Amino acid sequence: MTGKTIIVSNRLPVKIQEKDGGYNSSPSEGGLATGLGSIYQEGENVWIGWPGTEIAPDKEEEITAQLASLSLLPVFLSQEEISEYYEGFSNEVLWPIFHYYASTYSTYRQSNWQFYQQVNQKFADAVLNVAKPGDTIWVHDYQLLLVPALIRKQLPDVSIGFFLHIPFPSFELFHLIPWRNELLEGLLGADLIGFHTFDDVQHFTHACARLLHVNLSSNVISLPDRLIVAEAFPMGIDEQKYASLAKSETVKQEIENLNATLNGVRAILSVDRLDYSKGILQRLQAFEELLKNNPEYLEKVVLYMIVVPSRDTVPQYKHLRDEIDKRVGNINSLFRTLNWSPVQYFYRSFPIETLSALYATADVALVTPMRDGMNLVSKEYVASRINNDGVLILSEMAGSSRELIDAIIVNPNDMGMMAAAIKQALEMPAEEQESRMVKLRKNVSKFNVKHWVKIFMDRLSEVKEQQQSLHTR
Ligand code: GDG
Repeated sequence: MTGKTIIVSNRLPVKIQEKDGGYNSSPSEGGLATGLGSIYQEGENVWIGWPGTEIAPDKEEEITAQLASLSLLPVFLSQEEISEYYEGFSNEVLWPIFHYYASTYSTYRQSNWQFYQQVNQKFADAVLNVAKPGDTIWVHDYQLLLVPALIRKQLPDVSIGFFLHIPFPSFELFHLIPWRNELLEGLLGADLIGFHTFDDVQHFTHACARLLHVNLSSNVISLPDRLIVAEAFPMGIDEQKYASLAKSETVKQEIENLNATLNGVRAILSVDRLDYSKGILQRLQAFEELLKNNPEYLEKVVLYMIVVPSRDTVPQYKHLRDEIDKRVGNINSLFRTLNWSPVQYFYRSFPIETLSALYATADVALVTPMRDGMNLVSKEYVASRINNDGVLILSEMAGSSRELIDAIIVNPNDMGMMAAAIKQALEMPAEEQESRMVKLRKNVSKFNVKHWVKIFMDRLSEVKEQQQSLHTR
C-alpha cells in the first residue's frame, strides 16, 4: 500500500481526564485500540477521533499538541454536538434500530439529523486536512456513516474502507429511518464495507438494492463509476494478551483470593456495558428460574455480574440501571441465606487484571445478548481459559455465535432454555469441557485481531486494484 493510513472513529483510543486544571491522556484498552495500535503508530499514519469529553476551547491547542506526539488527531465537539449527534442521533436512533429495538414511540428529530450531518462533515474535514491521493482511510462504526461519501466527493480516487461494529438490521427495521437513503449513500462512498457477519452483509446489500436500486451481484455493488464490495470480517481479539494475563503473577494472586472467597461455590460470570441490547435483565430472570426450580444449587453457585457504566445521560439507560438494581435486589432477598448471596452485582468497571482473574476463575460465562454485532467478552473468556476448562453459554444473537459453535448456544428470549443451559454447564463433565474449549480456543487464536486487520487491509487493496484495472480497460 502506498501513502499513509488514516483511521477514523468516533472516539480516539485514549482516555482524556481533567487533572489539576490541565488534561492528561492514558491509552484505552479497547479491542479496536489493540488491533489497530500497530498500524496507527507507524510512519505518517494517524488516528482521527473525538477525545471523549468536552474540552474548553482555550485548551484545544494544548491537547492537540499532546495528542500529536501519539499520532492522534482530535475532533473537538461542543456540548450541543455531543447531545444531538452522539446521544441523540447515534445512540437514540441508530443504536436501537440497528439492534432491533424499534418503538412506535420513537421520535426522529430533524435537529438530531442535522447535527449528525454537521458532525460527520467535521470528521470528514479533519480527514481531508491531512489526506492525500494514494492514502488509505479506514472509517469505523455507526456514528460516522456519512463520512465515506463526504471524503469521496473531495478525493475521488482515494482508498476508503468502512467497518460497522454493530449489526446491520433487516430491511423492515432499516427502512423505518426517515434518512435511510442518505445513510446508505454515505456508506457507498467506501470501496470496501465490512461487517461482522454474513447476515449483516446481506441485510445491507438488500437495503441498497431496495432503496437505491443499485446494480447488485452477490456482495458487489456496481455504481456507474465504481465497484463497492460488502463482506464479512468477524473481528477477533488479542488472545495472547488474555492468555499471558491469566499466567501473570498479579492475576494469579487475584485468582487465589477469588477462590478463597468462593470456597467451593461455583461461579458464573456476566460482563457487559450497561445496555438493553446485552440482555442483562433476561439473564437475571433465567438465573432466578434456575434457583427456583433447582433448590440443590442454593448456596452452591453465585452469579458475578459486572455492568460497566455507559451512556448514563440517555434516559433508557438510566431506566435500565434501576430495573437491574430492582431485579438483583429481588433475587438476593428471595434466595439469600446468612452466609450466601446468589448475585454479586457490580456497577463499575474493573482493571483488566481483575477482569482477567474473573475470566480465569469462573466455571461458566453467561454471554446472552439480545443482539450484538460480535461480542468480544465471549472471546476474551475463551482466551483466558489456559487450562482448557470452563463452559461458555452464548446467545445465538451475538455475531460471535457464528464462530464459537462449540459453546452452548441459546436463544436469549427463552428463559427455560437459558436456565437449562446453566444447569448443563454446571454439570458438564471435565472431558466435554475440554473438548469444547480446545476447539473454541483454536478458533479465537487463529482468527485474532491482527488477522482481522490484515485481511481487511489486504482486501481493500485488492478491491482498489480491481477498480483501477476496470478504469484502464
Ligand atoms: C461493540 C459492539 C462488538 C468490559 N468490562 C470491563 C472491560 N470490558 C471490556 C471487555 C470488552 C469490551 O469492554 C466490550 O466489548 P464487546 O464486544 O463485548 O461490546 P461493545 O462495547 O458493545 O462493543 C460489539 C465490538 O464493538 C467490537 O466490534 O463486538 O458487538 O457492540 O473488550 O473486555 N474492560 C475492563 N474492565 C471492565 O470492567 N478493563
